[in-house]
Amino acid sequence: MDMQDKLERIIEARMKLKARFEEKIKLSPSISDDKPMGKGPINRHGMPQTPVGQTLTEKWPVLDLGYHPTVELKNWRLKIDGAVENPVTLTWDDFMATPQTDDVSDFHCVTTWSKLDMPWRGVSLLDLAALVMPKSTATHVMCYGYDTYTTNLSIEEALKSDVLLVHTVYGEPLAKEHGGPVRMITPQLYAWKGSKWIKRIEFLEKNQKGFWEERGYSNTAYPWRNDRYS
Ligand SMILES: Nc1nc2c(c(=O)[nH]1)N[C@H]1C(S)=C(S)[C@@H](COP(=O)(O)O)O[C@H]1N2
Ligand SMILES: [Mo]
Repeated sequence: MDMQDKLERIIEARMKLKARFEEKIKLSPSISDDKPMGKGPINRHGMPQTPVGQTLTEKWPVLDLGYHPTVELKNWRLKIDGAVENPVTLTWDDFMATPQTDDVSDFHCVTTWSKLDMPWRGVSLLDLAALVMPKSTATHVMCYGYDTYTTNLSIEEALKSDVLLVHTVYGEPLAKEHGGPVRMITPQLYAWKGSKWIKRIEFLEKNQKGFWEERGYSNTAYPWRNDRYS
């Protein structure tokens, strides 16, 4: 398939997905809440800049399970499977040949720090979903990291346009301690929903808990509802 065909296919699939999830996305808290909890100016997705209970930081702390896997680009794979029409396994070159997205977004850690205005580059999960086409029965995704981490999110959160699989931040390759070569980011949810060292995204037909969710963290993780633990 040539690049033009590929792009057209992605656009068509994206439009279909957008239509399918538009209503659900509109009902999601960061769009539908009339009294979101937080302070400061209204941010790019219409919420107070600093969610309730968060403190702004300039530094970027490292938070994970303590094991930083080394994944060489030649061995790197991203598998996208489960309840989808066309499961794929992407190599690094395939991933970099997928349309790239630049976005600036905020990072909210459940341990109460937030870091604003981070400039990212990567591939949107929406574009990857357009490639595999989730079945109409898909409701959630489970993300898997090379360090054995897992985390789940609903499909309407996962397909928001600022959910990216990023390889670059501040114009530099994403450092290993922050999940390089590629991690996911979820700017409208607490950051534990974004797997560092991501290796697999599985579309699910029913919700399943990930690593922290099994241990009492929230399934939904909405920063402007102070939705930290379940
Ligand atoms: N693979 C993996 N992803 C992960 C984690 C982890 O332990 N393993 N920790 C999560 C948590 S709790 C947070 S707050 C962010 C931290 O990202 P950072 O270390 O780049 O700040 O990554 C999330 N993603
Ligand atoms: Mo976290």
